[in-house]
Amino acid sequence: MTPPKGFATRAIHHAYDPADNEGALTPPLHLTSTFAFESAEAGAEMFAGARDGHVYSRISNPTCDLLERRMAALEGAEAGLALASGMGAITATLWTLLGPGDEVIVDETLYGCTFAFMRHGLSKWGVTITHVDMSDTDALRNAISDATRVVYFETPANPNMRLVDIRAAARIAHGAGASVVVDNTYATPYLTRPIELGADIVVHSATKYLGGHGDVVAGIVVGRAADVAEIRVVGMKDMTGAVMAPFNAMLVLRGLKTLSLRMERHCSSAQAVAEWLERQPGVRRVFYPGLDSFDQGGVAAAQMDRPGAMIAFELTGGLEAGRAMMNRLAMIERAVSLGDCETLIQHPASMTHSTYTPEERAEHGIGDGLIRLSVGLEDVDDIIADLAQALPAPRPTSAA
Ligand code: 4LM
Repeated sequence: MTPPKGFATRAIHHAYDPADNEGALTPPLHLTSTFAFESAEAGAEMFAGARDGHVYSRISNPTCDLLERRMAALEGAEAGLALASGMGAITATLWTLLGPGDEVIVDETLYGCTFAFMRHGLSKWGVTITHVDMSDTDALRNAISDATRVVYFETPANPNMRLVDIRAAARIAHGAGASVVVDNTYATPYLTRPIELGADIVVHSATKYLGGHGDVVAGIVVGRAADVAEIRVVGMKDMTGAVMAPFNAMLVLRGLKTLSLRMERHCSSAQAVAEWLERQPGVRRVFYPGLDSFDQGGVAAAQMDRPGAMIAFELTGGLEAGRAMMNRLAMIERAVSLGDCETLIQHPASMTHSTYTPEERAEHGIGDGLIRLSVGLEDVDDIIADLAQALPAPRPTSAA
């Protein structure tokens, strides 16, 4: 038996042979909305599910299909699905899995639009949303009940870097008959593979590290073939129509080819930046899984191959000092999104997490003074130099 190929090899070669496409090294872009049937009978059989093949690009498309197979191979899942955005992936998945009367238990901390979808979207349709601090496994065990259909979380969570023990959450959820859906956007399959740890479904904003170049908005779902097929037909085709454009699939396929290289550099630079930040007098706290001061180091070591490249920190001067520092930056870009080549900085309370009310942010552990940094691929010395010139100058100590 040939051993399974390594991660980087799968990211470059999986499910594509140039010999099937006139030798083209780069997979063709299938820019087509519809597909011609060889006969009326063949078309009818495809609609009936009795014959394989593409029918219409709101259901499937060969370029998206290659990305779906590649992502499934990288996550260790049976099947994948490409969607228009991370939010498309999340909404299509949860609308498929949940119905009136069901409960979804979600982490305290979620990306702002995911939180808004739960609070103002799903709840309108009779789904009960229960927030639990899932970094505390006992809290999940105590909250789960027969009504719970889905347990949903991000790890690391956007923006405060809390981790969830995926193995423990899956054991508890499965014991109650619930499915586990993990948003793996921050870690990517290069660092964490939730399916191997017991999760049922993984969702991604492929806009971030998977695409990697800040030029595409895209989403991915992976899981068991039967679950993914249902999300394709119900959540994607009929309920949201949130399909990925074939051109965007090409951009994400190109991004995947360098994912392992980029993640290595992102992670080593982030480690250096986090350690440097922690030593600065104007910095109150740094939240990064690679620091000794990170209080969930055990969970990080158990399920993350490396600590990732997202950092959250607070300045001693709080929000005002944070804003002033952001405005002094010369190279680091003030922008939402993450996982790009450029280092990006943003203020969650007034930007990505402004979908929470101030009271909700306080309840959900999203500090108003928190600043989020997505460490990019520039020379790490230049990233640190820009932060150094922007941080508040240390107050002179009076001679005793
Ligand atoms: C941001 N995030 O944080 P689309 N899941 C996670 C995310 O961080 C995001 C999405 C899903 C940010 C966007 C502005 C953990 C997005 C949603 O943006 O729909 O691809 O992903 O800065």
